[in-house]
Amino acid sequence: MNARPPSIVRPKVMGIVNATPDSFSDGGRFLAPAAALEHARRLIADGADLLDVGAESTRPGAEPVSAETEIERIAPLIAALRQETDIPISVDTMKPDVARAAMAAGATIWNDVTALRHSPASLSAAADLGCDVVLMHMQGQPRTMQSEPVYADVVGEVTTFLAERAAAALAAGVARERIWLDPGIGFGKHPIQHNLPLLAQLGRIVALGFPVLLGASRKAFIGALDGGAPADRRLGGSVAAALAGAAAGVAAVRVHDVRETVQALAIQHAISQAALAASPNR
Ligand code: HH2
Repeated sequence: MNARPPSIVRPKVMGIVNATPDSFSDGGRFLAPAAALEHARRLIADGADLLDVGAESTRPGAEPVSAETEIERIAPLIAALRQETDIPISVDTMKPDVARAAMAAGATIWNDVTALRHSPASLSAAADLGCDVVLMHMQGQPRTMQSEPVYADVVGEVTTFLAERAAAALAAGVARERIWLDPGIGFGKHPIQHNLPLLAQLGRIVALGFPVLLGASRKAFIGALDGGAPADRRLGGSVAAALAGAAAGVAAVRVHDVRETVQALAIQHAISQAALAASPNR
């Protein structure tokens, strides 16, 4: 038992701010701008390193929202947040016009669940904006993606897809250091057959050499593994997934429950440091 224990780097914690009327986990409680702002302040006080603001639900079966509506929902919120905090703000949108409006309001990260495939203008818009971009894997479209996801080798296919999208972003002029990758837990994936291998082999995506964002908070696979627990009863599973992500070397976790996640990651990090200090091979 002389093996050196792994040194676990604490990932950044991205708090989710939903400005949608139909988000699956917040039930639209944060639609009103004042309430969304209040919620964002709470996440910052709880220790969020980043905020992800979204106005179009990607929940399976959710209806699409127009760019105008998205901009109305997120731009004032981002501008208000920018007045009172320096923490990086990301915008969760697939539309270049919305990303542009969000950056003008003070966001610096474009979180795109379509990995810049939604519009032919997406790749060049990301390059022009010069912002960070999160390229996420999704099979199918949000409305129908959970109907029958099929993979021969889910981890291999997701890894190859992300490498290809990173190459496409680079070719379009996005700077290497701006690119993040995300396996897209729950996006066109069977809750257990596809999400679990991805969570178990996150290291293969980390090995591509880009920062990885993991979004597993309150997702369906937790309910599937816990007797059908509803979204608001998935805190333990969400924290467990964040810890697994940290152990695999992800750079950030996207979560609803910031305080609990920050605490769990801090304790995991402290224990890993203590294990290193006690290691005979130090
Ligand atoms: N998950 C959701 C939305 N955006 N973005 C990235 N990069 N990774 C994810 O895993 C991810 C994401 C879905 O979660 P939530 O925001 O809670 O629900 P909704 O889709 O209703 O906004």
